[in-house]
Amino acid sequence: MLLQLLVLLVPAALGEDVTQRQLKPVKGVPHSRLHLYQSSTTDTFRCLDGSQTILYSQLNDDYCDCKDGSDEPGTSACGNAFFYCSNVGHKGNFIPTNRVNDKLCDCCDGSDEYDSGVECPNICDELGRAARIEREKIASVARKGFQKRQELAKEGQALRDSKLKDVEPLRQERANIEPERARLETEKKAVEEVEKKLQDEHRNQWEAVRIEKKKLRATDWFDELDLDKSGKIDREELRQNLFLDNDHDGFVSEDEVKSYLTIDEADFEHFQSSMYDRLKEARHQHREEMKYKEEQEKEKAKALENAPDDDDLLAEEDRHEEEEEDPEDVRAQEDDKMPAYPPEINEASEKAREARRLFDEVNEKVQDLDAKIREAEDFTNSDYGENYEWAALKDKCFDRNVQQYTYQFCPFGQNTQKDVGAYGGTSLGNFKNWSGGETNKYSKMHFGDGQQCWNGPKRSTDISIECGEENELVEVTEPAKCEYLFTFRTPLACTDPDKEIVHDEF
Ligand code: MAN
Repeated sequence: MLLQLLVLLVPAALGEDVTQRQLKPVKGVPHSRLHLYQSSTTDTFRCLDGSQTILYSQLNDDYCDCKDGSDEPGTSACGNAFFYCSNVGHKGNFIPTNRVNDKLCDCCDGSDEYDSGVECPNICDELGRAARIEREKIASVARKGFQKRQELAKEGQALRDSKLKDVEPLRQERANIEPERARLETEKKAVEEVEKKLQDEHRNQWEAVRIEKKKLRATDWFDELDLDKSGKIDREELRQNLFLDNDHDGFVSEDEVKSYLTIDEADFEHFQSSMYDRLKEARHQHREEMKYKEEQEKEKAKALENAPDDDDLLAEEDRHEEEEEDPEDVRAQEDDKMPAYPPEINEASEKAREARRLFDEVNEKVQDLDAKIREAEDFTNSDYGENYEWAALKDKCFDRNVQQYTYQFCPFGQNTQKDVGAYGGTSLGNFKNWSGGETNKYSKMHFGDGQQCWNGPKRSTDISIECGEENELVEVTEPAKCEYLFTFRTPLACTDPDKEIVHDEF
């Protein structure tokens, strides 16, 4: 507010040439603005906002006449203007006129309390000295930082030049290799096709044989199951097969065969298409169960350490009989095994393998070149500052521990938050853009699209960049849930302090 008002009041008058006139001092007005208060020939003063004209003698008469308070810069009568303390030895300063003679010392030279009875000591020399020391310290950091920044800019430019220089030969090399890569790819595809065709033929031939063999096995089993040789299997016949005794009561019930034979009786076609596989599975299942039971019993017997009696021996024998591999299963396993490829297919496979190897070799080279070209292009297309000095921070990261977390700032990569000592962590966003605005673009960075916050936005980080002698992450806060603010100091943000102009007075 104070600044806004000053900006509004000051520029209008700056153009006027007042140096020739002898300027009379006016309380509360700096020298640079005195010309606005000099009496005209008519002995009147026009309020600075032009709202009215008053007698010159009404200036600083402790009575407010002008709406903008411009007639009372040295008293508190208006309260809405500004009193200038010259603060010789330190920095001139404006204070609101409502603080004039309010019994509180605002100006370091004590000039604001000229009529309140309060004695304000002049401490401007002391403050000025301290301020100068502080300014010198800051300037010294800036000077050293600026020096480093110039060196980094040289490095950055050299890096960019080398990337630019390297990229052309890489493109050239890639262009030279490409025809060879394309030729090897065509060749590879051709031999792979031959290999596949031969393998498919082999597989199809075997598949036809396999189906035929399966049919034969089904025929044999059908004949076995068809006890009355009627050419059909009915439920009674099925019930003679103990492996269908699901509830293990030693007897196959009507219900136990019902799901296998859903019609009255099955001819071979029906048996083959709807029953064979399921019956085979049921028989296999049954055998597995028997094996398991037997093992359990053996363990039990071992535990008791009793010699088996006759009954046990008998039972053992039965089981041994049952334990023998089901010949049907053995046949099926053999029939389902595809015969090895003949030599001509193996030769085709060998050719395809070799063609693949040759292609992969060249293709890897191309991919490697592409990655290098992409990296160089990314580098030259990225914004590393006017002189490429920020490139010095590419691929670097800076840590800071705050409470239970280690925060990591990776300038052109990804920021993270992790428990101290832990591996990995939570993404606080990837570098998106410089966000310092038009006047100081490189003073801020924005990182977005981090890990989703529970019940909140995706995590993001804003980086405030300050001048410092070394690169250092100096502060981390979380002003809003999952929105982080890092303060980073770096020589790259230092400007030449000897070129900066210090404005002490308007
Ligand atoms: C984690 C951290 C915090 C964040 C919460 C939000 O605990 O990432 O910084 O505020 O999640 O749930």
